[in-house]
Amino acid sequence: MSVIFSGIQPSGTLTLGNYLGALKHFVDLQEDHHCYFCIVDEHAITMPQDRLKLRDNIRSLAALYLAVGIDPRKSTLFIQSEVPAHTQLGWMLQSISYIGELERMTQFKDKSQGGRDGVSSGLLTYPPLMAADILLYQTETVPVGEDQKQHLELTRTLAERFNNKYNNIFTVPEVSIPTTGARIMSLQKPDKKMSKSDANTKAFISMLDAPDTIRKKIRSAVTDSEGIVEFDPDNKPGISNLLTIYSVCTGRSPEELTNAYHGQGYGDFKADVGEAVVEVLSPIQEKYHELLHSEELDLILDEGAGKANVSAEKTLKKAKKAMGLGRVHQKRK
Ligand code: ATP
Ligand code: LTN
Repeated sequence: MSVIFSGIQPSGTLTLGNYLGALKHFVDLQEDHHCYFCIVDEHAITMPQDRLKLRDNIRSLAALYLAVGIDPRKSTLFIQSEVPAHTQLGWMLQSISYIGELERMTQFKDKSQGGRDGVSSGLLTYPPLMAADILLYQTETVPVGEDQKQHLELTRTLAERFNNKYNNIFTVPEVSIPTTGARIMSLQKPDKKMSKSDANTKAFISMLDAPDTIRKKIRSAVTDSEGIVEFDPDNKPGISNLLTIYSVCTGRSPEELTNAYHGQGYGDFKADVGEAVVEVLSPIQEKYHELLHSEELDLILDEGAGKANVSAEKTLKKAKKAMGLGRVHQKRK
């Protein structure tokens, strides 16, 4: 069975974009792969976080992973900061990363737009920590949304650099990006990706939004004045985004949907997209509320951290030895 690893930041309540681009696919993968799913809290602190909110977001994300169908008997679910090997290997990989290649990362450029002072240096050194997350488990495939492709390329570069320079320790991972739904766009600015940290809450659908809020947000999604339901991301980004959402939620192809709404304007179309999203999210929300304050959730995370620590420590030990860190014990004479 091949090894899969993916991580999500507990930096707010997950959006429909996170679900359609990432989480939804994790559930299918666990059937025939050895999966690790991580709550990457050490990545979240590269942006300012309120400590109590961060705590809540970590627990909430764990409950969401389980509510969508991650099964702890099949997958290892754990919190990054409960497995110290991540930051240890992260530091080692940081020392073989070049400032130039880190500064070229789009996520760093986007999130550090406010200037250099007051921007955490962790935002710059984020990719070697992400590479450590992945490489510690000898991961073969990393399922992510489109925005993470560049980070994955750097992870491959760092793995190869380490393997060539020191010893062949790491599996070089492949990225897996879904064919539809890999980049769900903002409902208010459809040329930007839907992001849970968007200041405008109308721009995203949270996985925990009430049904009426979901319907309202879809109804007020920015589209165009043509009144033709057509899939054309360059010229009609708003309508194309709603078509993608509708298609991934129902399994119907964008072509089939375009034909079904031919000559009908946007009113009915938007109402039906809203219903499709409500139908997908409602059962998830129900399970989420059952799990959130349960002791079961803590037991699952304890067990996950235990299993992850065992695998991660094995790789860390090899990597430290390869780099010449620490010492070799002398045999007694
Ligand atoms: P933020 O929006 O706070 O910067 P994020 O949502 O981009 O965070 P994560 O929560 O860590 O970051 O992302 C988790 C997974 O969801 C990743 O695989 C990412 O590629 C995917 N993802 C994030 N946003 C979208 C989107 N709009 N469409 C599709 N997939 C997405
Ligand atoms: N960088 C990712 C989150 C992330 C991740 C990972 C994803 C951290 N470590 C390892 C896959 C594998 C993001 O911002 N979405």
